[in-house]
Amino acid sequence: PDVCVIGLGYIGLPTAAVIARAGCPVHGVDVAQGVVDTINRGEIHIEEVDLDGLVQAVVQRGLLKASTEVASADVFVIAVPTPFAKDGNHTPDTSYVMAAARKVAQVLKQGDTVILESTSPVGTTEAVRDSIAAVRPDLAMPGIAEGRPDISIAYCPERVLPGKILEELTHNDRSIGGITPRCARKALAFYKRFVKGECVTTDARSAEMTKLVENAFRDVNIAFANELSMIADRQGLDVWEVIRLANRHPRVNILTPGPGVGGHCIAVDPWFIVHGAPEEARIIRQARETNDLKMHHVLARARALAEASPSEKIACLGLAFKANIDDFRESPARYVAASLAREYGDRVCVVEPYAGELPQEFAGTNAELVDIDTALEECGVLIALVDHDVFKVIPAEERQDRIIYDTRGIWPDVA
Ligand code: SAJ
Repeated sequence: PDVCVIGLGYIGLPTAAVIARAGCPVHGVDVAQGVVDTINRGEIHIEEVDLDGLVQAVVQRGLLKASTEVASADVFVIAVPTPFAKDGNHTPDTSYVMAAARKVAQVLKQGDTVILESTSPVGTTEAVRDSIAAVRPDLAMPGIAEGRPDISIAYCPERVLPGKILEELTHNDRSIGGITPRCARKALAFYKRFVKGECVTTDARSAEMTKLVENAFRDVNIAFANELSMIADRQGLDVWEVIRLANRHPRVNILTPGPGVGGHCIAVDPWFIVHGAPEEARIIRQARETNDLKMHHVLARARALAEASPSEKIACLGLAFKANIDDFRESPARYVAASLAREYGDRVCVVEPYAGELPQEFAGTNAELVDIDTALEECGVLIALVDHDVFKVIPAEERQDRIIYDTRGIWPDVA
């Protein structure tokens, strides 16, 4: 089939490339002309392992072309962002999804399939169907029309991990949620072309909730670990030792505390559940608040160390939202380092091997981006904020006689 992928970001572009690799001609759509031009040159605008080579190959073979306009196709995949509305209440903003649906509606023909991949609150896929129906009253819609509908509509969330997107796009199992069972079967046939993992069919609302639940589950579990770390700080305990011991229980598996939860999924999606069921979603809401609180707890502890040693320079190790990636968006490490930079200026050195320069909020702070050797030579206070491999391998001798705050548990000899 001819495929049109709307939204060429962290999910849309790798998805478009993998579908093209499977031999389907893909028309990619993005609102940003710069993104479109980059892709048409066979280049990429995001960082992801092996994506550059794949995009170059499928563009060269003529299987992937990008433009700013939706074009006629047999299958449409919508992968646009679903951010929060700007009301400060963590309300999901599905306006990009609905705008994409209306664009798709204009070119739909009988027999086409529309698939939503964007993380969305429960009910969004039905809302997509309704907004298509409003533009195209001539088409029979699934779940509304009697008999065989003209269009199939399904919700199929991705569950790929940044840094392993291409591998996980192919090998992860997928939930395929149809508005009707027939819609699910149509979408299933499509995903079978490029997914090696198992594809499990369900209804659209269950698939929407499944995606949110997966990330909320992880958030709740990280919150448990982060709460433990704050309890341990109050009681003067080594949280790493407690977790190591507790995890020897055959049915206990506590995750790793850190400076808070970053990224654009786990810190966002649980709020979509809370928004849909505010009375009931208590643990899920509390987990979000606990993980945010942890970031402020880390900042307060780091500040106390800085105040206690006013003549020492402070090294902040890491800006990324997690280990071994160059993604600094929504990163608690970045927030903590930038806050320290604003308060302590040229006493602050930032080490981030994945950054060429400091992000804009460091402008005017006099903090410096340095390499790890410089930081070890100059700084008496080390604050480990990201568990990059390059930090883990710093031997104990090179860290000795420093004041150390290891927020990630990367150095087993440090409590
Ligand atoms: N983190 C901890 N402690 C841990 C694990 C993670 O502090 O023990 C922190 C990380 O440092 C990071 C944040 O949590 O700041 C999230 O990292 P992550 O590796 O857990 O997840 P993401 O955001 O990179 O990707 C998640 C994945 N979801 C799950 O594992 C349930 C991924 O499979 C999803 O596809 C992705 O969200 C998404 O797009 O929704």
